[in-house]
Amino acid sequence: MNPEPNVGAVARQFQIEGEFSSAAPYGSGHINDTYRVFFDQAGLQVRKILQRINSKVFKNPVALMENIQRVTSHLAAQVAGDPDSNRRVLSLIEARDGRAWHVDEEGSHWRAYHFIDRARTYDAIESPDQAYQAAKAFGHFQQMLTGLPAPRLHDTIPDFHHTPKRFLALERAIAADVAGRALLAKPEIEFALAHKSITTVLLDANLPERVTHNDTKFNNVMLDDATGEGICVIDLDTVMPGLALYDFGDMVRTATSPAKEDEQDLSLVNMQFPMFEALVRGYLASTGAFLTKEEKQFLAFSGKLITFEIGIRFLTDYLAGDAYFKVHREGHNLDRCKTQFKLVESIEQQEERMQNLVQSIA
Ligand code: ADP
Ligand code: GN1
Ligand code: MG
Repeated sequence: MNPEPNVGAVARQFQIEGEFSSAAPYGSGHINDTYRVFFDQAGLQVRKILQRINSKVFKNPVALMENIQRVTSHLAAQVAGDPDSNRRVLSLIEARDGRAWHVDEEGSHWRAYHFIDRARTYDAIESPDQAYQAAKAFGHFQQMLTGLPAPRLHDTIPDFHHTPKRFLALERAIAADVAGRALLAKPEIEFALAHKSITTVLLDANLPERVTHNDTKFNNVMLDDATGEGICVIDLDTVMPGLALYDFGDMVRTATSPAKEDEQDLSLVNMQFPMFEALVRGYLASTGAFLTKEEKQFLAFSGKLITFEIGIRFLTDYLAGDAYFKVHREGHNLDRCKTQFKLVESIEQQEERMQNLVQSIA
């Protein structure tokens, strides 16, 4: 665990006008540390976002920031003529030395973004319209990045969505049982082992590599307060080469069940068909023209796979003694794993209907 940072001192290292006034932790991410900071600009309180990159997870923060610089510049050029263009793309604030990041005394890398006003994120989905808007925005994000000029982006986390390798990590964690928790997770371990055969399906399908977001959970898109439009895709650390279906799958995982990721009442965790339909329609509205027939065929399956994948990652981390994801209570990672596996079951019960829907509109 990093020591408590002096957020004010870090904030002053960025080219932000006015006097630093305050900072507080912000958002509910599992990896980085995010702060909302206020600067006094001639009596006006102006907000900015400041983030400390988790260097245990992101081994090469400079490569990561190079990716984000290239991606945000490309996106800014794409939306340049649109109304409200400055709210449609994250925009980095340079550090005083002209770089896009600042390194503090502990060696941690920080970045700052302009604040997207009049929009917010949600930790749980509330309506099919929100699902439609989120999927359309994530799809548009992929569409705009189909034209990203070479070279290939850095892999900020190699094999991030390589499900078979994630499964191998789980098998190792079960065997090692370093935290002595395997007995407490017996039903979840059995569920995982019984699903091993699905892990290779997407990799075996020979789908095209694209530039993808790779962390398209519902709280990584900001919805406009007034219109509900998915106005800005955020959390760009894992934007790198990947499969389009990794992104669609993570939308199914986080935007078809109205329950939170760590809900303890599993009766609330269910794949709701109208949400799924809205996701498919929203996503295809912006990607229908470039996705291949093969990619479209796996839309429903990708939801099951990515939900299972994140489920086994939570389980692996529970068995490893909570080394990766931030936890806020005893058994937190196991609770998260349980919601994912409940959702996998719910998807399995409706998979045929989901597939039929995709076939009828894709
Ligand atoms: P994490 O890795 O912690 O999830 P995010 O980049 O997703 O970090 O940011 C955490 C939260 O902060 C988001 O859910 C969003 O509500 C808010 N946020 C992030 N960037 C901005 C921004 N540029 N403007 C306004 N709010 C933001
Ligand atoms: C992490 O940083 P955050 O909270 O958006 C994780 C994702 C998981 C997600 C599960 C770099 O995302 O892969 O899907 O938690 N990010 C990383 O909620 O591992
Ligand atoms: Mg986030």
